[in-house]
Amino acid sequence: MPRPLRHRPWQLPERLVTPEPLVLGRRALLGALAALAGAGVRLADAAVPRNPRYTADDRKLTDEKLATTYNNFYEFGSHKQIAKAAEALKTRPWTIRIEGLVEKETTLDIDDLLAKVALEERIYRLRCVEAWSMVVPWTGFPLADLVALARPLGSAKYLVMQTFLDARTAPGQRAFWYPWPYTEALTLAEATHELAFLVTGAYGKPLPNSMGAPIRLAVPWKYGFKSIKSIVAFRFVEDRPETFWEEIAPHEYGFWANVNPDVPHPRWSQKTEQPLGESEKIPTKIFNGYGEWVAHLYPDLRDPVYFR
Ligand SMILES: Nc1nc2c(c(=O)[nH]1)N[C@H]1C(S)=C(S)[C@@H](COP(=O)(O)O)O[C@H]1N2
Ligand SMILES: [Mo]
Repeated sequence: MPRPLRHRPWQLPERLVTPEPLVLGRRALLGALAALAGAGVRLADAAVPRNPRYTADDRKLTDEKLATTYNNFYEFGSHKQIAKAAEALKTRPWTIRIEGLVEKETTLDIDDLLAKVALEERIYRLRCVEAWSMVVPWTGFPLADLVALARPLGSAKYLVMQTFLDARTAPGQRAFWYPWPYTEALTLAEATHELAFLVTGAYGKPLPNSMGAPIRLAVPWKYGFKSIKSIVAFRFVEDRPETFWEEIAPHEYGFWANVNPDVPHPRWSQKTEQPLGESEKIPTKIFNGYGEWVAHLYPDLRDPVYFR
């Protein structure tokens, strides 16, 4: 199978890039392209192939308007209507730190990172622990590619990801009783599993701020809170870290958080879920339907610890 096309600014249709490249440096050009993308202009999207390996199975795509305006993003408020407030977040320039147990700690501009990876589109299901779900076509690249670029040391066992911290832009971060910044973590085996996906777009467009622009995680076999938004740092560590929700309510939100209809949350039965925009609830599947892909990552499937 051919490798997906690479997302490279110099592969844009000529009419989009001339004559500016003659007068702009590469950095400025990337900035200009990012600004266009921010304005909703579809740039290299046409060159992003859909990977047919990842489909919705029997489910319909969630309506775009609904998926992009019904969100959990506590940085902008502890309710679902944060899309307008999230527009205040400046997503360019955006620097990403790669740190901890790696050959060389480094910082990376997001556009330089995107020039190093091949973007593709995947349809994934997302199941929130609050028992609603959606089906979204994400654009992005495997988290495993970032791990490979980072070159972790043999001692690294976990990957911790961190959201931006800026209480002036994100009013939710003024709520001092939350342990900001938001963090999440995976084992390295999970982080390098082919399903773990770093997302930079949705519905063929740049990722809207409400969904975690400019870069968020999608780990579709786990409850939605593991899919951290607006990431600024990837830290490789040896010991299992405590993460944002685990620190707030360890009995409600564990480290593993694999979807399981038979392990109820203290406040929500997990038996069924409400697909956004649909009238009927549907049964929830173990590992959100991805069991054949990921069950081998967990040594004892009868141990409820993996499902909280
Ligand atoms: N930084 C950050 N990431 C986050 C959250 C959050 O509040 N802050 N909410 C999580 C939860 S609970 C869910 S269900 C998903 C929701 O993603 P969506 O708004 O794109 O549907 O984002 C997750 N990632
Ligand atoms: Mo969630």
